[in-house]
Amino acid sequence: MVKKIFSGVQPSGNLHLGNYLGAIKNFVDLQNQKNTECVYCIVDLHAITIKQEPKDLKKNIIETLATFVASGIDSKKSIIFNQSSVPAHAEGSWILSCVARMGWLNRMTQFKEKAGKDKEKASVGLYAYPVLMASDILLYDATHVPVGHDQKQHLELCRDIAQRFNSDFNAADFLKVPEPLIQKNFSRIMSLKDATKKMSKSDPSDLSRINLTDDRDLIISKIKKAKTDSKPMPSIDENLEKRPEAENLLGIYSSLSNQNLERSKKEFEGKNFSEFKRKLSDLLVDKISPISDEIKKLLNDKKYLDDILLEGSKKANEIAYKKIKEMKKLIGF
Ligand code: AQP
Repeated sequence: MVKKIFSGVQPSGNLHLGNYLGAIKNFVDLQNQKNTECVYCIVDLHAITIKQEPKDLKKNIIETLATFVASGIDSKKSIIFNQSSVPAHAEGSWILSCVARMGWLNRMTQFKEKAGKDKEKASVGLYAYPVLMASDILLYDATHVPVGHDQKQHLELCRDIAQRFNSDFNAADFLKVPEPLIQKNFSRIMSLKDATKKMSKSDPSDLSRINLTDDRDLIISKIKKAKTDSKPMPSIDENLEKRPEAENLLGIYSSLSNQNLERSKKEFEGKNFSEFKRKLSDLLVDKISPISDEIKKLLNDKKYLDDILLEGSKKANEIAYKKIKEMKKLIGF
């Protein structure tokens, strides 16, 4: 059976190490597996659920694309496009919002977190965000969706919406019910300033994250300033629950060096943090600098990047248009 993968990243700012280790690195691995077709979307319609400056949005779409390509997503193997260039996503979202129930959306924790205390001021789009995500996935008959832990609830909603549509319109198996692909290890990279919060584009402190465009000196200085506790590096059998900073930094080291946490703990057992931080900075510079150099190079060739989006949109439109047409026929339009 062919595995059909769909996933997306919001062009809402500089992509960071969390986006890379939690999503993009995995996108590249999936693309290189046999019998797998991948569709990777720059979800610009999702990004505007929170106010974006038009000129920044345009720049962020191109930078997200450059980051995809610099990290190894190959437009010859995967479809890469931006969501707003395929009208079927918004159309499907409206249809599915008439299938989804208010009660289902009211349970979504991400809306509660992102809307904060003043829900009345949140956009309707932020509330309906998971329905648009369902439309994205279902238009491509995706069988598997790589998501972070934070998106698991939205994927469950997508499964409910697909099943409800199929049953309401008497069309068994028309919308494919997708499975989540959740990375087992290091799926949540935390802030360098507060390891109880996830590393995020929208964190006001740039010191909280490693951006994929950071240069060598900036990476070294951010790791030097990363929060730690005053104890030496943990021993191999130490439980890290009460040492979130140590756990996060060791997790980043393990993920980048493709080794398990136990091995990393053994490597640094009893040493002091400054020695570990030096090694971690070296590894980060080693892995991130080639990506950031490539991003800079790609951004100087706008035509090349525009052509990738154009070609990707064409392929995506073909697939999505066909599905939405069938969907509309089932509804009675
Ligand atoms: N800290 C993280 N650790 C692991 N994975 C992460 N992802 C994001 N942050 C981390 C994963 O990256 C993919 C794309 O995310 P997104 O840009 O669409 O939205 P997000 O999850 O809301 O990312 P941010 O950085 O937190 O953006 P803002 O601040 O704009 O909301 C997803 O698969 C996500 O799980």
